[in-house]
Amino acid sequence: MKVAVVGATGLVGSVMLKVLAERNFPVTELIPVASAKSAGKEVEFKGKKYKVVTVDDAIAMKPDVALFSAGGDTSLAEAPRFADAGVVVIDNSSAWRMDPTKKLVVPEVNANVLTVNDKIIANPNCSTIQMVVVLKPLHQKYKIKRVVVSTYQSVTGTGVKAVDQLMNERNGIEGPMAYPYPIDLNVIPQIDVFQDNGYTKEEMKMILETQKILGDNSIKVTATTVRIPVMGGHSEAVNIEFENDFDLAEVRSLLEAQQGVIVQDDPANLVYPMPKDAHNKDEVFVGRIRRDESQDNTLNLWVVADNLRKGAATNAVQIAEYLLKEGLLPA
Ligand code: 2RA
Repeated sequence: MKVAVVGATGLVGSVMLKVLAERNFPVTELIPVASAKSAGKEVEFKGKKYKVVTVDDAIAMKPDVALFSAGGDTSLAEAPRFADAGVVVIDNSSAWRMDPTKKLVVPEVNANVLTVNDKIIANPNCSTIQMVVVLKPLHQKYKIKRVVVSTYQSVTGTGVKAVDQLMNERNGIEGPMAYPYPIDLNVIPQIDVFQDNGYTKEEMKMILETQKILGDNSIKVTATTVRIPVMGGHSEAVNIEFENDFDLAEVRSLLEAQQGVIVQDDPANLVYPMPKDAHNKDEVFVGRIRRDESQDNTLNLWVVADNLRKGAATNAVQIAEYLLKEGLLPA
């Protein structure tokens, strides 16, 4: 496979390169792509250095697959150009996610929606991905009525500028601000821009993308998304109300059986998921599994994942792996 990584010099792009190498995706030729400003820079892949090229050069090199993580505007402008040239695009931006003609895919949840005709495939938002992997088996068994989620999101979800802001503040250095407020020793209850309904765009992504991926618009979701001074991953407190009652032991076995999920739940020994442990891992970790005693048929969970991995790069590579395995890539 000739694989282009568009946005190869960014935080997610560099994790995409790592994940492609670690999972031994059959890359015969790597084409790292970035803006004209970064063209000529070098990136490393499996111990070899590769020169970063522009979008135009990359299209001329005719890759089989392009993994995009270069922001919504670049995706809107460039993904169709790749697709027209016969390249299958897996796009990590929000540009195509809610387009009814595009599939929004988390392989463990809904890979079955993919067909050979999908030329631009959307990778969901990081905070949505880790939640739906956990919701899937529970929805199948007990039918979800409503989800109330509060997130605790890593600065890596914003990008390099935010990581630098946190580190500069921690070291007492003045520098450019990614956020409107200090992030170290603080918590910012705003991720992305506010919408007319008072929710942020990140919150609306969690609501709408969850329904689209689970293929059920009757699931009600409400979200509060919050940035915290953490690096390793996103955490979520998820409250789920089901149509039907559940058995806690059965919930635990369903989650243990779910592909891509690791249950870390042993309160007696202080075992629960934390971003410092989820960092650099590809799985979604779930713990604090308990009944919500304030309401019938309702469950509380704590869900943690590395947002740059399962929340972005790993999920995109898993989509490519699925396409390859199922023969859905152009020959
Ligand atoms: C975040 N939603 O801000 C993101 C990145 N995709 O954490």
